[in-house]
Amino acid sequence: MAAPAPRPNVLFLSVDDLNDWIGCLRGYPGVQTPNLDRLAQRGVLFSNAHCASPLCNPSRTALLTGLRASTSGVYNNEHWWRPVLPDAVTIPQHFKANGYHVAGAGKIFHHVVGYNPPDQWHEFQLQEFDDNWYRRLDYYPWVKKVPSPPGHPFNGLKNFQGEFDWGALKKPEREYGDMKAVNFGQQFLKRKHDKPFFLAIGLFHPHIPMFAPQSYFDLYPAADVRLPPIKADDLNDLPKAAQDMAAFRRDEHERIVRENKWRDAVRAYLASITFADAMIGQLLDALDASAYAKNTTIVFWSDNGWHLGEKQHWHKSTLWERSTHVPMIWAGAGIGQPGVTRTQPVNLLDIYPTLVDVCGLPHRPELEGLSLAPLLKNPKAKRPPTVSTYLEGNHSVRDERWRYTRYRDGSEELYDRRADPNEWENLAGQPRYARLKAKLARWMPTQNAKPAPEKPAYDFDPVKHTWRKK
Ligand SMILES: [Ca+2]
Repeated sequence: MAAPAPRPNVLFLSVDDLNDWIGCLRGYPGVQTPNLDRLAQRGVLFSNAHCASPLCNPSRTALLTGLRASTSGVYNNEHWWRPVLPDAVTIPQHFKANGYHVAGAGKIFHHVVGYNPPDQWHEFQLQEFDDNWYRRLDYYPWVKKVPSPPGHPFNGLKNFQGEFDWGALKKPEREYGDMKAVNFGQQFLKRKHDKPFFLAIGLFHPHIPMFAPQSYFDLYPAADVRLPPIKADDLNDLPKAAQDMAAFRRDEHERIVRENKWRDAVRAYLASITFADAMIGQLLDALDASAYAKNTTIVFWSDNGWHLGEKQHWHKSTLWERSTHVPMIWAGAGIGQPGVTRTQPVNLLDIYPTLVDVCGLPHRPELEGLSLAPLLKNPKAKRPPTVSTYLEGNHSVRDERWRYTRYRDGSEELYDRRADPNEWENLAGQPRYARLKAKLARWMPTQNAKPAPEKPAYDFDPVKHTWRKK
């Protein structure tokens, strides 16, 4: 009998709030992401990938536990997932239980204290921030408080929402917080490992504050920056539930427009994306130069997308393409047919079962995603529609052509993305689409868990990482 094939290492790479503005996804023509494009070339790009939920904590909790928000009740950033799902076995825990050395740095779980229990990892380097002058110590107790650098806020908007700042910091590139996570990864890859490893490096860029070295801003001359396409009466055909989602933090959009900062903010997002791409490039170079270049599987993802004024909205937290569409790239050991883009709808929930298949770990029956292994093997494999959920009872279904959204109150949206890539014309009210809507609705979860208890329901010990229900 042949010896079993050695299990591949995993490089699990993430960024935060990156929508489809990368070169190979063509979300913004002219964006410079040479390293992600190179990764897509040598691996498999999923061009129709969506988050399980369009916000940091529900997206990451779903991805890392394999459970939908509608199953766990973890719908927003105020739910500590651990006391809600005490028996969940996360991706790092499953690797840990199956002979892997499990290490991480940066933002993998949501970045506030209590979301990243230390028992997830053999070794972990906590996230470092570029903006800790206004970070709350009760949220980030490991952060050393430093005074505001002169010139803050850099976007020139006095009394604007705290972390929503952007600009070039006067410090060397190597001193940016995300670079510390990159350095951890580089050092880890230089070490000799006796066991297969799972290495997670989570970058915070291009999440706000959109800070990057000046050289990245210089790549995007202000005069060349284009605003996203907008339709003046875009919101008129939306149900109230959708209008409410679009209106969240509307004042920030209004202020950005009023003070003529829109182009400036788009430029900062572009600079932050290219900085993130450069850091990813450094990690890929470190892997290529290491002893693990040939036996490591790479998966790259972003937790959710990002609006830049589309539907008069900034941030995420909506069920349109801008918030749900994310980059997902697989490459390296065990990944089939490189260079062929997969256009079938897939979900960040699919990452966990795919890693199980690629690395030969024991299957976990509770996982709600679908392994991508058949699609990796055969670029033409059929795939069912996929679902993104935001808050209780609101689901959006995506197949290769359509987006169908149904809110908790029964109101709906339907978009033909082939004809209407900006999702400007809501077709849900037209009787001729009744059968299509019914067909797509069949993929919506039937379980809609009540929202889990939020932080005030617990006494949390940040040293022991224990929770006691009040
Ligand atoms: Ca995010």
